[in-house]
Amino acid sequence: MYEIYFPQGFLLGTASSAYQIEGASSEGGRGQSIWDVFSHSQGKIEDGTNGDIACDHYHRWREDVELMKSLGVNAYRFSISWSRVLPKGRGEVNEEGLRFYSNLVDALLESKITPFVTLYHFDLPQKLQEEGGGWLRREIVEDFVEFAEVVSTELGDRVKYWATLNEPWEFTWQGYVTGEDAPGLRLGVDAALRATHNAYLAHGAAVQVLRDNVLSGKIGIVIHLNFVEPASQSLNDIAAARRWEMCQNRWYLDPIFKGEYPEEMIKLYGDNAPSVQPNDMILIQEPIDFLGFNNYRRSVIASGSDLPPVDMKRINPPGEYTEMGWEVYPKGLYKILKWIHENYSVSNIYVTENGAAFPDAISPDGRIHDERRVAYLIEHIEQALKAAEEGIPLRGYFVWSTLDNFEWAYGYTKRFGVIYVDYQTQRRIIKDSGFFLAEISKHLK
Ligand code: IFM
Repeated sequence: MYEIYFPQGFLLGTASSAYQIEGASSEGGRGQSIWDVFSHSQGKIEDGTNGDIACDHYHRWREDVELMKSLGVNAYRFSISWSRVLPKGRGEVNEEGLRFYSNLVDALLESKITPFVTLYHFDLPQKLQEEGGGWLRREIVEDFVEFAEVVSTELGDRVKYWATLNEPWEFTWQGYVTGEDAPGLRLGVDAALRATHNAYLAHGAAVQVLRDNVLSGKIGIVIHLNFVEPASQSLNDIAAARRWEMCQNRWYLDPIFKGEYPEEMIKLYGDNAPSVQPNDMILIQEPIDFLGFNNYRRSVIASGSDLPPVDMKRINPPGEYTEMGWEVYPKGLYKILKWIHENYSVSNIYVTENGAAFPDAISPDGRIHDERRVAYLIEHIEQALKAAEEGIPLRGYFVWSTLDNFEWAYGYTKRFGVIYVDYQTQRRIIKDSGFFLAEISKHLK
């Protein structure tokens, strides 16, 4: 039995995203997304796989909801595949796709699990990529509004928690600069910043739509945030850490909470900075109800030559690392929560993803004894709740992930789930970390 105290009304859940679990990539009227095209391109995915079948959640969602019920969690964060709902990104609506999500929401509510929807989690309809370069096209704002309108009209009577975008730094920088993720472009910093600006305009406009369509809705955004520390006290390392913090954290928080991009970064980016039109910042700053953030590790940064002009280098201090090569540093979660609270006026915060990939295997007793993940979760949840006890308005915590799934460019080589998936048979097995969640969820109030 764990001594654990959750604040009243705290959401404890697991999280997933459409492309990573659904499969059925060409069924039920779904159109192609940029991840279908990217994962089918030679050499893009470590194990040569794709999300065609993934966890087959599209067919097995009833079983998956039952499994979540047995974890005792009271919330589930999942995303909507844009191209399942609007196969060409705009225009014709695929009713079958909408029905899939509607049924899922009903089953969750019947199981007393609060649905927490993310509209966009990396899987842009391919058609929108082909027409003008996806997020590089300013008019994508209208497309995103249409998507938000269609989905919230269908689900807004039952879904109260809505996040517009997941991890905008990742899908813009890794999609348009480093090319590690779909659409796999290597265009330069200007492209990432332009894509971010358009995505942020789309976010603001979608918040307005959600506000109109969802009675008593709680609307927000999900950003990847790490606590940043300089690798040493040298002035160069301190300056690099500061640049990295502005590039990854502040560039994504300041527009929403302060209505501006960090001035210092605008200067550093120079001609690559996005063109901001009058009223853009008013739209981007549309008031939201919560900030969701995803956190897995801290960032220890030295001066270097990565990501010019940010010119930084990530340092890996000695310690424990997950299969992703990410340092296990639970205090980082507490520190970033404090950092958010001290720097931004946010009245509701959710940890929308936190978790670890480890090389799980089925033991002779048929179970998955993922003790390292259990330890990771205990320590991170403790740090999160410590922040809440100190008055930081933390309202919920989601483990990444519900099921083992398609980990983007790593394919199926990394297992993050609290439920194991045998990809040959699609059999699910609750891991010890899942039983741990079931144990602590008894303390929810
Ligand atoms: O799997 C991803 C997820 O889609 C977004 N946040 C990080 C996770 C682990 O890499």
